[in-house]
Formats: sequence, structure tokens, C-alpha cells
Amino acid sequence: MKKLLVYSLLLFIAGNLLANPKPDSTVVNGCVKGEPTTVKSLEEVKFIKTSNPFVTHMYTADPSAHVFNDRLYVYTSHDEDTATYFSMVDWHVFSTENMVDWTDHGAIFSLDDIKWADKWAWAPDCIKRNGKYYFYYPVERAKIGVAVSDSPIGPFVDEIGKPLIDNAGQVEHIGKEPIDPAVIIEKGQAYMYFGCREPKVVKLKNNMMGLMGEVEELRITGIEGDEENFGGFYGEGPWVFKRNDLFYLLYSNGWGDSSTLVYATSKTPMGPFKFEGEVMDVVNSWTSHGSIVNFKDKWYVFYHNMELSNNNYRRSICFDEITFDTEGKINKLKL
Ligand code: FUB
Repeated sequence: MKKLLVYSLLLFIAGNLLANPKPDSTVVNGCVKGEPTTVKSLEEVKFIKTSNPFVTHMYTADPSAHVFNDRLYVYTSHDEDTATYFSMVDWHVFSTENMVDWTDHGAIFSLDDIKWADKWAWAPDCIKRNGKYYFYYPVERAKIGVAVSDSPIGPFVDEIGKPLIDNAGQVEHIGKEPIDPAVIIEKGQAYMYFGCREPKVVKLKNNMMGLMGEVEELRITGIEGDEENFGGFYGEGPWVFKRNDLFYLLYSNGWGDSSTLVYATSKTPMGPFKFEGEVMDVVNSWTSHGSIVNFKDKWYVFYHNMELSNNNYRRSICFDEITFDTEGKINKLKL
């Protein structure tokens, strides 16, 4: 009887190991340009940044960089290997402690984790509050949701089970394309920025999973008359950060061969923001989307391009250090 029990126990353990193998981890270096290695089955991938784009084992876009607990995390969209549109289905997070050694923590959230959305897992953001991590994501070019986790690398859960923003029946108020959420917390108040062509801002409740007040237009001055891909025209991808009491709004000024990341500044998170200029040279990508973050006393701009694929729908994330002049203007990054 005793023997039978021991035998059954061993069989049970072996069965479990086969069903739930330990997350794998691998080192990927020197991938062939334009031929990403498919590593979807792996939970974690370690690699070294040698040049830009720095993620070469898969396609990634829309980088949102944050520092949590002295480590830099970059939340990204995940362009598919054979994409012919922005038909993405999940989101990844990458992290580093020194900007050279990186870990891909795998897909941290996906359309499968959302009951109310079926397509287009686009540019996300994540923020920490009261020991929890809140992951904001746009889907279907029409809705923004929030998921929560105890860890910056998930797993994230859609606790409220419905969108935070939904433009159904509210296009006039919320905008035609409520995409690209970006969140900051300033003096205890959380603000969420979003929108394509129509920049919007809304305050969030303290629990980070509800809106506080109305969605408002985010005003940018000094761009009157500017057209797509020129000057401060607002395209998409808002990102706000604070430096020396000044709020900087980074965004894309359009699409196509001549678009890039530009910025505006304001004394308050609600704006109005005043257009300042370009952050960097034209990016080799049909879309421009990025973030700016301070890490270990240096400033970095994260962005994406299509260097690895020469395809608008298969993008790759990059970063470079940037500097500011004595008046707080960004010294334009030359690529
Ligand atoms: O990645 C899909 C969409 O392309 C994003 O939401 C936009 O910002 C643009 O990068």
C-alpha cells in the first residue's frame, strides 16, 4: 500500500511538471536583421543592447518607459511577424538595470484576457500607485481599458471587466479614436492623456480604475495652421513627463515619411501646452510614438522605427540619450 502511494505521488509530480514546465529563459544576441527569431513559447528572453533597434528577436512598437524600484521597464505593443496591419494581440514588457542588459518578460497581457475586446492591442502605458501596477491599453481604436497587478511584469487582471473609456455614442466628447493612453500622477492626482488627432485629458480616481470628472480637450498653442507632418500638428501618442517644475508633452506630428516626435510644455498637467519643437530627426517609420524618461541621472527618448523589416506594421523599439539646454529646451536628437 505504502509503495502504491509513493508511486502515485511520483506519477502526480511528473504529470504536473510536464503540464506546467518551468518558464524557460534564453539569451538572444546578434539576430539576423529582418528575420526575427520566433520565441513566443519562451517566457523570458535575455539580451544585450548593442545598437538600435535594441529588441531584435521580435517586433515591438510604442515604447512607454518607466522606472519602478530602481529598474527601468518598457511596456510595448507587439507587432506580428507577418503583419499587414496593426493587428496586434498582446503586450510585452522589457526591463533593465543598466540600459545594456535587458530582459523580455514575455507577453504580460493579451486580448484573451479581456472579455469586451477582440482586436487591435495598441500603445499601452503602466503606472505604479500604492504598491500596485496599473496597465492602460487601447483596443479596437475605440476603447481604453485598465488592468492591475502586484508586479510590474504582471500577470495583469482586468478587474473592472469593462472599458474605462468607450467612444460608442460619445464621439463628440471623447474623440473618434481614443487610443494611446499615457498616465502621470502629480501631487496625488492621476491624469490620463490619450487620443488620435484630438488630444484629450481626464483625471482618474484614486483607485486608478475610474474617471474623475469629464474628458477635456488638451490644448496645444502655437500650432494653429500646422498640417500633418509639419510643426506641432497633433497626430497621436501623447506622453507627459515633468522636469524642473515644467510639464513636457511629447507626441507624434503625423504619419508617413516625414513625421517625427515633437514636444510642447506647460506649467500645469492640464495645459494649455505651448509648442516648442522637434525632439529628434524624422524617424524611419510610418508612425512615430515614444516616451521620455529619467534613469540614473540621464534622460532617454524611446521610439520605434522599421529598420529591421522595412514594413510599417513590423516595427522595432530604440532608445537614445537626450539632453536639455539651460532653458529646459530639448536639444534635438540627430539620428
Ligand atoms: O501601434 C498602433 C498605433 O500606431 C499606435 O496606437 C499609434 O500610436 C501608432 O504607433
